Parts: sequence; C-alpha cells; structure tokens
Amino acid sequence: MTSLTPPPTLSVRVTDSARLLKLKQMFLSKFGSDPKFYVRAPGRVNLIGEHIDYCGYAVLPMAIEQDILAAVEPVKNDVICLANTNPQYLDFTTSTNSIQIDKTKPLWHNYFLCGLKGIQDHFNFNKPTGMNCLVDGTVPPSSGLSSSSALVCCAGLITLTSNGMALSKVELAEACAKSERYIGTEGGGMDQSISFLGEEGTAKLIEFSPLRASDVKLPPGAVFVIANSCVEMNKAATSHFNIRVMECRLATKLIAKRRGLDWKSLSKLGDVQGKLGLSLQEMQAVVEEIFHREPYSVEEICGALGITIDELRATILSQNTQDVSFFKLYQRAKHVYSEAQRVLDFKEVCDEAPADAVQRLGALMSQSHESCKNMYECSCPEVDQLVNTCLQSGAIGSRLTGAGWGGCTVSMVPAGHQDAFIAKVQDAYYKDGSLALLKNNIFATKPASGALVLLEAANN
Ligand code: ADP
Ligand code: NG1
Repeated sequence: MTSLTPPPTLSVRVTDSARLLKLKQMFLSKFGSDPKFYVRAPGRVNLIGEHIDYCGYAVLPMAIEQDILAAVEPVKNDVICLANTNPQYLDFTTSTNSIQIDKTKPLWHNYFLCGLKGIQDHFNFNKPTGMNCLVDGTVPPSSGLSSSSALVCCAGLITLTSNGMALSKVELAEACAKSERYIGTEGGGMDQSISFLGEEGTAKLIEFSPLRASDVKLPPGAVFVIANSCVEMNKAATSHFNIRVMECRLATKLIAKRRGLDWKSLSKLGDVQGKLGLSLQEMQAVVEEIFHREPYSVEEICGALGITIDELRATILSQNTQDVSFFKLYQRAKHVYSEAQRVLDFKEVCDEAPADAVQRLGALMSQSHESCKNMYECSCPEVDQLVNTCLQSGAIGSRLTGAGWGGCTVSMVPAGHQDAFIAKVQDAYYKDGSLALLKNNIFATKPASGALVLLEAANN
C-alpha cells in the first residue's frame, strides 16, 4: 500500500518551473547560498464529511494543486531561519535549543514549528539540525482549504529530510495531526492525512484509528469548483472551532453516562457508537431521546455527569473554552451522526456509479450544507449567499468546505458547464466592490498529489 511508503522524492529541473526558479533566486539573495532541496505539501478540499474527523468518523477530501512550497538548506549552526515570499509573513529566527510555540499569537512561524516539533516528538530527539528555509504558499489562508496544515506538513517533511530520517506517509500524517494541536486547535487529522496521502486523479475516503485512505472515483460527468467567500476565519485566533469539539466531547460523555458506559474514558461520538454497537441511524434516535433542543448550561452538564465545574474545566474543556457557559449538544450530535452517514452514502454512490450518480451526490452535498448551517452553525451569511448563488448558477450540489464561519464553498457542476458556471458566479458574487479586484476566487479543481520532496537534477 502506498500509504506505508515514505513521500516520494522527485528529481526536477528548476529551470522548468518559473515558481521554483523564482524561489531559488529569492533564496540565494536572502541567504547567500543555494537551497539543497524543496518540499511541497498541498492544501485540500473536503467534498463531504465536515466536523466529524475529530469525532472519529471518515471524511472524503481530495488534495488540491494549491500548496505550500519551501526551499531548504540544512546548516551546521544551531539556528533555524524562516523567511516567506509573502512580506506579510515576517522573518523568524530561533535557536534549535529553545523552540517555543506561542498559542496566544498564532503567527505563521508557529505553524512551521508545530510541524518541526511533530518530528522531534516522534523520534524523541533533543535538537534538530539548523536550517535556512524560504516558504511560498498558494493556498488561500483561513479559507477552509487547509493552508495551516499544508504548512505544518511541509515543515514536518522538511525536518524529517534535513535530519536524515524516514517515516511513512501515514506516520507523517499522524505526527503532524498531533503536533498541529500545539497551536491550540483540537483538529481531527483529515487535513494532514490528505496532504500526505493525496494522489493525483482520485479523491480519498480517509478513515481513522487506524489511519487509512482508500480511493474514491469521482463521476466523470461532474467537475468540482471551489469559490472563496472572501471571509477569513483563523481557527487558532477564535474559540468557534474548539467550542464545537467540546460540544461533541460533552455530548459523547452525556450519552455514555445515560447508557451506563464508562463515560470518563470516552470522548468521541464515534467511540460511544462503537461501544453501544448501534447504527448511525440508531444513534440519531438516541440523540433525539437523550438531548433537549435548548442549550445546556455548564451547571446542567456538571449535574448530569456528577462532577464540579472545576473538574469539568480541568479534565474536559480546552484552554480557550474554559469560560463558555452554554453548549448545544442535541444539534451538534445530530449533525455528526447524520454527516457520518452522508459520507458513507457518497462513497457508495461513487463506487456503484448509478445513472443518476451526479444528482445523488449533489443532493448529499446540499444536505450536508444545510446541516452545517442549521445544526452545526458553522456557516455565515456570505457563505450561505455564495452557496445559493452557486446553486442558481448551475451547480447540482454546493456546500461550505473546511471549518467554515467563512472560507470556501465546493460545488459540483456538470462537466462541460464549468466555464459558464464560473462566469455566472463571478457576475453575481464577485462583481461589485473590493471583491472584484481579487484574483483566483473561483476555480475548477481536480485531485492532486500528496506531499513530496524535490531535488534539483544534477544538470541544472
Ligand atoms: P486554514 O483553514 O487555511 O488552515 P487557519 O486559520 O487554520 O486556516 O490557518 C491560517 C494560518 O496559516 C495563517 O494565518 C498563517 O499563519 C498560516 N499560513 C497560511 N498560509 C501561509 C503561507 N503561505 N505562509 C505562511 N503562513 C501561512
Ligand atoms: P480547516 O478547514 O483547515 O480549518 C478544520 C480542521 C479539520 C476538520 C475541519 C472541519 C485542523 C487543522 N483542521 O479544517 O480537522 O475538523 O476543520 O471538517 O484543525
């Protein structure tokens, strides 16, 4: 299986790629020497399965062409120098003896350090080698296409290569999923998994515990188009994301407690389903039976679990959700169990390829968006408007992709109609005001390859 192999190393002629050549020249003028290797890690678009990876459920993303590309030179001194082609991301230097990740300010270099620490933790080595590194990104940041994980994965693979070590794609994905949590968000692992396990030409069903990826052949009659609402939402700078993770964790514990399970040892909705041995449909009925629709106060949750507020804060809640007073449990658990079912249904339609596959997949995508919007409350007015515009412009299904509260939509459009679709959405959503000036807001995408190391061919 390819997932058990390390990421590939490709030999390239830098002169064949304007981007690589520019990066090499910038590196030379910044550091006064040539890079020794390059690493590329892609962003991703999630076709369906939103906010369920951290509940233990399978998701269905594909890697995209947009990526983080870095030029690297390992150095003998104990210093890591990071620079970026985008002047908005300031230079950063640290000694390899004192690597600190600052969760309070999620500045770009902290994501790089997360990837670096992931490899350090995995091999339990004290001091990574020093390096000069110049980063160039094309994934729109804070837009649901996983720019942060592409950066973390790129840094993980750079650290592995600089230190002369080897890991499989699965081990790298697991190490980077774990270490991105140093930034403070409690993500589930979809983004890092697809960044390493992505393959050209195929979407992937990513399953967890153990991590594995299987090919999903998308219907030839459809094209997937990404559109950016141009509303940015940084996960680490707000508590929206972690509140949802906590709501799922609390819902798990309340279900487990009510059903007489060892609730303290369970923290994922998927695990409680496993213990109860029920289907996803049956879990939705359990949610209907156990939870009321109104938000749960912290006091009510503590009463149900038989613990104090201090215990709740110390043993269950993350650092940035300590002061949240109310949690919505019914809505969040309902979304998770129904979305997990939609992922399985989507995969089944792709596998069986019935005549009406495109219609059925489109319906699942639109149901997913409705659930994200109404039950998970992770959309926003601009994204809802963009989804509606996409549906009115010829999409068969459309939904937010990624964490939400802004960011991108993904739409399924009949093959051959994508240019007309893009033109209509341009006209309706991007025509006026400041959005008209922005580039690359809407583009067709297809499954791209996962992370790799690039070495300059000898004859350059
Ligand atoms: P996403 O949904 O894209 O993963 P996040 O809000 O989680 O968004 O992370 C975005 C952050 O990742 C940015 O604020 C920045 O710190 C970092 N980042 C993204 N792209 C780049 C880049 N090209 N260079 C440096 N840092 C980047
Ligand atoms: P993005 O879209 O990159 O912010 C986040 C999480 C994923 C997943 C999705 C929602 C991280 C690194 N990523 O993705 O694990 O939960 O939201 O489906 O936390």
